Amino acid sequence: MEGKAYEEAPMRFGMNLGLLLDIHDSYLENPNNVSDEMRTLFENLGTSQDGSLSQDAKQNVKGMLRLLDEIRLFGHLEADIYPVYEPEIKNKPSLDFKEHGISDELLKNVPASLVSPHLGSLYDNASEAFNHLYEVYTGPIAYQFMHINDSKERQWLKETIENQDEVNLKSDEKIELFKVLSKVEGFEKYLHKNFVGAKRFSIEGLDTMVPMLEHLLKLMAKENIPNLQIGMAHRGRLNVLTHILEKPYEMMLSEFMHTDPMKFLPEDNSLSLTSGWVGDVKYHLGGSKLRTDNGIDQQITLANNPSHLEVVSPVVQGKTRAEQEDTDHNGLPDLDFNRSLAVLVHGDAAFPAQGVVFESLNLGKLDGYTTGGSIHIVANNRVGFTTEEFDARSTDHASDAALSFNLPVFHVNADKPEHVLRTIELALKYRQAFNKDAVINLIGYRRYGHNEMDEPSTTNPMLYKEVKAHDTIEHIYGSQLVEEKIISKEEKENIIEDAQKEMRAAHDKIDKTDTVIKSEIEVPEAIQEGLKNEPEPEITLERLKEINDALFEYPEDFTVFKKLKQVLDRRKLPFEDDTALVDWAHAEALAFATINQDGTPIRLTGQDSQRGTFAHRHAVLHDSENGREYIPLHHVPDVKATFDIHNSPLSEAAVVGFDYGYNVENKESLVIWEAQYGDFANMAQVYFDNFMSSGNAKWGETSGFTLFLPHGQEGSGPEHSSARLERFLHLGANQNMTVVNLTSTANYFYLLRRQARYLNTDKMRPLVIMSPKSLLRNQLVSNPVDKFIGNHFREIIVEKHDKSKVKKVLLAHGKMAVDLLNHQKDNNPEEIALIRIEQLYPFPGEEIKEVLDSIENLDEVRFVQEEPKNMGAYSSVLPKILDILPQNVKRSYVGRPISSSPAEGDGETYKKIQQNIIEKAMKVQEDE
Ligand SMILES: Cc1ncc(C[n+]2csc(CCOP(=O)(O)OP(=O)(O)O)c2C)c(N)n1
Repeated sequence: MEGKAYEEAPMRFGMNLGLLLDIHDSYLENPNNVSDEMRTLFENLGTSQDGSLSQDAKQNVKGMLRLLDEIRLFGHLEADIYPVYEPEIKNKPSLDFKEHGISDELLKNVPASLVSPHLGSLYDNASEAFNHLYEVYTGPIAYQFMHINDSKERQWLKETIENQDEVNLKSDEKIELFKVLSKVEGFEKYLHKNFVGAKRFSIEGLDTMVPMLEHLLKLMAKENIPNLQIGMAHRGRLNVLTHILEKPYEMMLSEFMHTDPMKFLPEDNSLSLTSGWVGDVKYHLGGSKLRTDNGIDQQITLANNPSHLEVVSPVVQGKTRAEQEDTDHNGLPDLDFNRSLAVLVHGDAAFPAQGVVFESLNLGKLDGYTTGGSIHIVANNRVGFTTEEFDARSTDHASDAALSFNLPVFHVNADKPEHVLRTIELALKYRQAFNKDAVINLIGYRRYGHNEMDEPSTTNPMLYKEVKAHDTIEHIYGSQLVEEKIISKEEKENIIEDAQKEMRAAHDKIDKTDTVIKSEIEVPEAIQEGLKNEPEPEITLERLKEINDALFEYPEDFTVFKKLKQVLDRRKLPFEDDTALVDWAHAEALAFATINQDGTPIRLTGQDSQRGTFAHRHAVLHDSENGREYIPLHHVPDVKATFDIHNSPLSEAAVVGFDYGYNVENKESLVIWEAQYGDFANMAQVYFDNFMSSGNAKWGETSGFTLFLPHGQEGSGPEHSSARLERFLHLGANQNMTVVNLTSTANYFYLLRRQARYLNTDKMRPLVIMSPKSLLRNQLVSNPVDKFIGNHFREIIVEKHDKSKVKKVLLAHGKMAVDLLNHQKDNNPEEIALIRIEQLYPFPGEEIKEVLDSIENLDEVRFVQEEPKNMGAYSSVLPKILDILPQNVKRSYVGRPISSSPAEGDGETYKKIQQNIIEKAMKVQEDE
């Protein structure tokens, strides 16, 4: 093995020494057997008397190979990447020649190509090549990529990194960069002086992040990438909004002054800023800007962001994926990674410590979630609030979590603006070459306390001794340009002063008296209006039959697993026999097909969702002979939109965030996330609280995001029984979402259709379905085909009753209602009527009231639920029931007592308790 092949051999030194000894054997046979470089090496190494390599020579070779590895592997531990407060890293490997037993003299006599073939043409000898590598790997940019398993990627990174020109911009580029930095710093300085103590989460110390993003836009334009999706937390956000999204200074200053910022919105419509009726603090607001200054149209979006650190990352990944997909045809979406790029900015304390980071990184290469690589920037100011690195993480670098995903990490000193630009170039190049994430650890400091009111010297005295003595970036870089004679000292000062003048001029335009402080907050009318349940004449028997025929006909060369085929074949029966029923999954498939035919794309993800946790869906069939996949919904006639379904990784938070983000960006798509069991959905609680339910009120952020959360007491214990219905109902306000617990497959069909119909309209809202488990196959829930025709969604279902005889009305939902129904089948006291409440929020009070009012002899309304009294729907709907309760009618609760656990652990105990509830609910006479 010689030359390039030798170079590409595994890097571990032992292997390479072995190879070298082999090559030496060939050399001994005949010096012409080996390459020129190897011959030169062997001539210089020295041999023993028997002709073999001397111990000294072996030591030199070993040392050389090891040092070569170690410079690449561990250079980052010695690199000049800390503007202040260099950390003490214990027991670092030495990168010194002498300690590796190498003589510099030998290296001078050995060709550079032996260090690395690509260095052969650049350097005269190995000594020079080693010095070059040392400078490359321990300079203001440091690299970690030797952990990457893929040899091609490693080789690409090695060659790209080691062959880069020296970092040195042209004079005009330097001046431009200095001007940007002066604006970045000037903006913060102006706010600091004029709005003393106001929270702004200054970028100072990491100012170079802004020119880095600016540079990225230029690079993206060269690659023809028209869309940038940014996710970032509080730190530096105002600066990114003003300088990257070009939100005018006037707007930003207006927000500090509580005057109307919208007056200063650019008239060319290039900037859009949504806002909810409740609003949010300025450093959480996002926006979207169309920029044209890089030669192509570039839409830049900064995602709205709650305080909860890191949770926005998967949301932005989902938004990016939505931008990359075409969904207006039958089949799977077309995906083009060049249509959008995600940049995710992380805090150095949050990145290693928040689990959602790991979950989101894990999405990077998955079919259903990849965006062809995000660029991560760890905005590393060395401290989180008051917590320093030694209390914040167990790793040397804040970015180390990325190593486990085989991602390269580029560390860069934030005080070296030109190197910072170089880093983003490399990150984008890598992303474009391998469609994987790249991570930049931008290392700087934080000029002030966590917010600008805090005095950091009280908690972090040693760090802040250094920070306070450290020059700001405009002076560091400005002075560099003066020294390089690119600008004069006076020009430097003028540029710095101009930034202040620009801010002053903007400030002067604002009328202080134009206040927007309100004493009351009004909810927009469009929001308050409910969804309509209109008949759907376009759903005909012929249409459903045609769909059904297509769903259950398979290609001749496709073998469906025998037992499954028998199950699926039963789904033909309802169209042949009036007594056969459409079960849950069948109703869902019919709904999906009609929704696709109407032109609405569908994306459904969740753990094992293709088959369905309860083996009910079977949306993707696997040929039992060869494993080939077949998606019946792709074979329905007249479909105009995609049907995409993925088994998700075993996460809840990141995947919910992702699909929520996907839906925010692609509002036309019916986007569904299904929990394995509803119980696990609380792993994603932050997305329900901070995005789904409140996003519209805070930010004007809307979606029709739909959740399927298997829910119901069935004796499976505390963790397989409850999707925490109560939490969704408590979040329900201002018509922010729809929450249902259904008991009819036709109703499920119409609900999905209603949800799809309202997508991308003012009335679009998230939908939470407490989906069934045992009810999936329950005959009482299944409906005949005629129930699916010309009907609509029903918020309540009232069982047949004789008004003149009824005395008691039971209100129940979901599985409890079905259990009552089941009991009624065999034992139907005429004094009792059952109302199944299908939609729990918005509460259908009017419809229920109408029924109650129509029963003359009504003496009691019983609310029956299977969840403990402090859970389920009871506490949310009680006030609403009281509102509609006819006079002199008693109200009672029948169900489990309050409990700190959602369900009993023993299955048999469950049955007993459930039976007691049913019997109690069905009692005509109260117990004495
Ligand atoms: C999930 C979560 N926990 C706690 C907080 C409170 N908090 C706000 S900022 C901050 C420190 C963040 O440090 P880092 O990630 O390094 O970002 P920096 O503020 O230094 O830029 C903390 C703990 C939060 N916002 N979110």
